[in-house]
Amino acid sequence: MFKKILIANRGEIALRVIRAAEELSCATVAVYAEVDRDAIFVRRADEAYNLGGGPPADNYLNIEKIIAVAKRSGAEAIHPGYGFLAENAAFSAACEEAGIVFIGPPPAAIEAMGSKTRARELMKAAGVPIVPGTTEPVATPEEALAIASEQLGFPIAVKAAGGGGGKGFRVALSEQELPDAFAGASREGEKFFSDPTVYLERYLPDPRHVEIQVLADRHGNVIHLGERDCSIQRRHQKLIEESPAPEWIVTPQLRERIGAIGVEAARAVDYVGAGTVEGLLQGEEYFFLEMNTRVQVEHCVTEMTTGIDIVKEGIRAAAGEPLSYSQEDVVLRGHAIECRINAEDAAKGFTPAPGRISSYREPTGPGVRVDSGVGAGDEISPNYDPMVAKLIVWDADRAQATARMLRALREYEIGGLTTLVPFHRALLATEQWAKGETCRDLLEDRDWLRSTAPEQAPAAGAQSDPGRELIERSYTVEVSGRRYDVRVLGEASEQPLAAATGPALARTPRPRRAQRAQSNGGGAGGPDTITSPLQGNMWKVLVKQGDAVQEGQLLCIIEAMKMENEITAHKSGVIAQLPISEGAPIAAGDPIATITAAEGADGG
Ligand code: MV4
Repeated sequence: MFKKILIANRGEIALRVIRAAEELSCATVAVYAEVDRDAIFVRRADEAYNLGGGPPADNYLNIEKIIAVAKRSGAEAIHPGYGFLAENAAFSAACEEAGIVFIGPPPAAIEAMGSKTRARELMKAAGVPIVPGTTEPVATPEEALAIASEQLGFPIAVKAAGGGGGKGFRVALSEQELPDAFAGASREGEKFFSDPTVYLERYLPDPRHVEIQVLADRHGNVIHLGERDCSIQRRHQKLIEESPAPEWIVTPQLRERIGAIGVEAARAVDYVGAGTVEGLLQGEEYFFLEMNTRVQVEHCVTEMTTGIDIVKEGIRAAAGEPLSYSQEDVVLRGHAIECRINAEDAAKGFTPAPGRISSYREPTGPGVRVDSGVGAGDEISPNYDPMVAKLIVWDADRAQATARMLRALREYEIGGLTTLVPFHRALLATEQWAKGETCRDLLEDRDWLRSTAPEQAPAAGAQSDPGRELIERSYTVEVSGRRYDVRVLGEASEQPLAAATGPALARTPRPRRAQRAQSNGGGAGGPDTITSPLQGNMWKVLVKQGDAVQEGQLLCIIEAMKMENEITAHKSGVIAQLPISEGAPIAAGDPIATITAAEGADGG
């Protein structure tokens, strides 16, 4: 085993790796950006090195600096966590060159899976089922049209070869839509991955996102730890994950079959460490989608149902040790659910809601696990992933795990910040969740420019019960193109998810709430001005100066940390100023739009 490892990451995953290392009696080295100087993971590591300030390129993504620190500190290996350098083949290769072990697969495996066309070709050759479509890039819209109409049919998915996780993914319902879908996917591929190459897949109408956790060592052993169902996503960001999939979706026989597919996929690229084979399940048919060559955010649910520490196994494998488990040792027990607790405002199209945590108390008790890297007084920076924590629960079955999650969500106290806690409470209480329903028609992918301001439920009837101070709120929430009608009983004082939902609710009298980090109340631009909650690049501007807009209407999309962040109007009125342009960088606090009251506009 290694004596010392460096963790090239931040936040909860850095802490998660530190914990695993400690249990393996392995010393830890943290590296951090200036803004993270007081972060928990920095304090918890045995040693910590400041990589300096600036954008991630200057610190968490800076291969040279990180390798220099590894050498100086005497770390024998580097764990990349997820995001940042985790799937960077050049980094894996640079580690190898510097004589440092990369805790993850060899560069060739990262590279093979990084190109989605290459991966499809390899999987096809290995007998792994892929979604019907092309394994070669499709050069022109005309060629795409010919393949779609002659071989695959409509609807058809156009995907960027450099993509993954839904970036550069467009759907064309008909021939007419194909040119736009082709151009959109290609443009996005170029923008995010510097690769305009696209390929085609038959569009599956109602799949579930089911992925297989695999573990591989350097001795040719590959096992799977069952599946995770991650079908609750929004704009390809997973929000809730569970393991196993609902029992009426994945039977033990199906699990065995898709597990073997995961193992085959990993074998085909000589995988080492912890990895995930993502796929689509359409009825009983399973299709390879892509492989994530790293530990994933949602690995925890699998740890809960298998009792296997995935991060420790990954470190052991990198150190050359054989896996601690054979396939027969892997026994799934009970059901685990994970909710991602993001600093986001679900009612405003999941806009980032960065800020400082004023008070903080994590849920505890039987079957509850919280993986977080923050505490009271910490700031959720607009410059990083908005995930505050992951709340994971385990119980004997799905229904009980749901009840336990609802209990844990009620216990969770995060003061001073708008988070997805109310969203999760609302969603997990729906009948749709209980039935395991997900995305029926993925409207979001073709109408991605449309405002996601949810269609309004009848205005919130504030039926307060004076005795218990409870009021019922009803509203609609859209996840992955599927609408959930939600009614919640909550305390009157509670920050309701519905408080900022669009126009209909705006008409009902409600306490005025500060536009957290979005409008600079009283600042230079005045309360009419909405400001950027984060730093990034202006990706799409959907309104013009002079346009009349409704509260909640989509104004623009800011790309930051490879995520599309939708900025919606904080009130109804007319766009008086719009000092933004597509492609331009934008900083947190920069004005986006000034909206002034207009006659006839719904002023709320
Ligand atoms: C698809 C698809 C339908 N047909 N591919 C890609 C990235 C991942 N976030 C989901 N992706 C999808 N790829 C084909 N050929 C539908 C999705 C999809 C999805 C699938 C299952 C559950 C939820 C989903 C939400 C959005 C998109």
